[in-house]
Amino acid sequence: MAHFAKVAELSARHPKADGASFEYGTAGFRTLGDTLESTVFRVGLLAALRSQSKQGKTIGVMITASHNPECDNGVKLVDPMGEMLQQSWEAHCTRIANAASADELVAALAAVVEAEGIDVSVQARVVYARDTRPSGPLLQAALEDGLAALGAEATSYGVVTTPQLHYFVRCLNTAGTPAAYGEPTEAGYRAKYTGAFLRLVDGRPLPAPLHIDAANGVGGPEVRKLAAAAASPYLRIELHNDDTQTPGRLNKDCGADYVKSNQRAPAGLDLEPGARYCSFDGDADRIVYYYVDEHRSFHLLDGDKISTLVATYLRDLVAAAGIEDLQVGVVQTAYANGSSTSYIKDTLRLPTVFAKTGVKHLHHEAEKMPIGVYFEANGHGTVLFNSAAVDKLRHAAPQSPAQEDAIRRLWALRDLINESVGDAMSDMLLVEAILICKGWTPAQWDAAYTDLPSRLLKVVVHDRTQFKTTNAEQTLTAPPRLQDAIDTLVAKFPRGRAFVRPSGTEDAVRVYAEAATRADCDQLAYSVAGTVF
Ligand code: 16G
Ligand code: ZN
Repeated sequence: MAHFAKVAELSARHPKADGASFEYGTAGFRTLGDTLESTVFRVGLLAALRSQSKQGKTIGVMITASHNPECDNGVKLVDPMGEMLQQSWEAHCTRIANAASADELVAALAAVVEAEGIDVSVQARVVYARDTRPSGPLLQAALEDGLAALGAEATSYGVVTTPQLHYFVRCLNTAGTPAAYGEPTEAGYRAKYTGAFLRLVDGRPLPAPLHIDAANGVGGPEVRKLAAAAASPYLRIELHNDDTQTPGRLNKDCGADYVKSNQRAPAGLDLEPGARYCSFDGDADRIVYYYVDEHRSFHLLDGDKISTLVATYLRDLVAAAGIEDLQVGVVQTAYANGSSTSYIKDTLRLPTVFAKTGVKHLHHEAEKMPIGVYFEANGHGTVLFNSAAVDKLRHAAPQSPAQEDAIRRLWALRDLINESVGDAMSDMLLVEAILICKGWTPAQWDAAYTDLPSRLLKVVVHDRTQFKTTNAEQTLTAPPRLQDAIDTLVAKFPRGRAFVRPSGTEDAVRVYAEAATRADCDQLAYSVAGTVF
């Protein structure tokens, strides 16, 4: 195919190592940064084809390995509304990344064109960005070659957070339509979110400063610029772990994943009672909050706590606005603490559903709800308003100043939320706005329910593909009889719950357990892990 004439030539600059194999998984391609060059080149080709398959809409490419070690890197595609790549294309990505020669690569590209009925005369448009990893510039150059090979119109956003790139993609594809999302620039991003934040908090008592652990990643400089753009005493930040220059520091003993996994403060922060803390991950699409009480005991406010805070606030605002039949629902994964699920069902009386791990699964479930709040326990999440909900807001007829105020606040909340993907900065502003409006300390927020003790273990197995699950990954269907063994163990512990699932990002299986006491929880976790070997 003439369209692929330059592919072989440019591909020769980014050869694939013999025998290397790649898989487009939950988080795109992710592995050691210095083994990814051929893959990122090919993602450039794929992004161009994806854009052509969408009649020239802009597709995003983000080069990042998020919370993983600095030596790792990764790459993923962003679809036109700023959402994760449509799942049916993941197999195309994997096949193209694994083509062994230039001839095979061209044949694989032609097969995608054929399968998807792509008109290759359409002008492809792609925007891209990367995080602060040292392998980023080289991979970016490989991406640019891939885009050039197919003549894509390509624009770099430089070093930005993953959710910022998702935002730009959505803005570019909705410009001039009724769904216009904002200015596709960094300044536009900051103006949109800080503007909505300030509309919500205006006139409330000022909060104490917020301490932010930026994981020594791109979130550091970006949140500093966000606070400067807000230029308001409502957003006073103290930045920690914001060194993006010294090699080896990214995500090292800090960041949202470290804090959530270890249930302790990151390096470099000495927690003081009464202060409020949060951690971003390396590409700033996750956030967790925490604080210490007067005995200096550590308390984590994870994705479940954020989700219940936000769902409660939205539910109360909808009621105060007097809007009927506008249901707020919550999407969780199996990792959600059992106490949070009971709290949502029994106290908040809101519908809750479980989705498989990975943002795309939660996002799709949330899209089915009028107002869908979704968070993974690890701190990745956002809120979606579907078109029926937006219509209801638009046609709401307030009967009192209080109802009018509630409707105004619902609009401001919608503007404050990055609907394309979970976003540490937008989620931070959301949490801050709610805490300011309620006049709450982290301890008051935390008081809604008490987490059950939980334990997450990683078990390296011979072949993780033997582990198959159903029921949003809560039940194993293979290997045979393993689920029965787990059920027998779980039944021994009050409020016990456990599940085993294959990781989507590592060659291992994960074991999660919770129970009424720490001792029971640990015993359950280790005995379930024992059945997996
Ligand atoms: C990826 C997912 C994250 C999920 C994690 C689970 C996205 C953008 N990221 O990092 O949401 O929690 O995978 O990893 O979807 P695991 O399958 O190895 O447990
Ligand atoms: Zn991340």
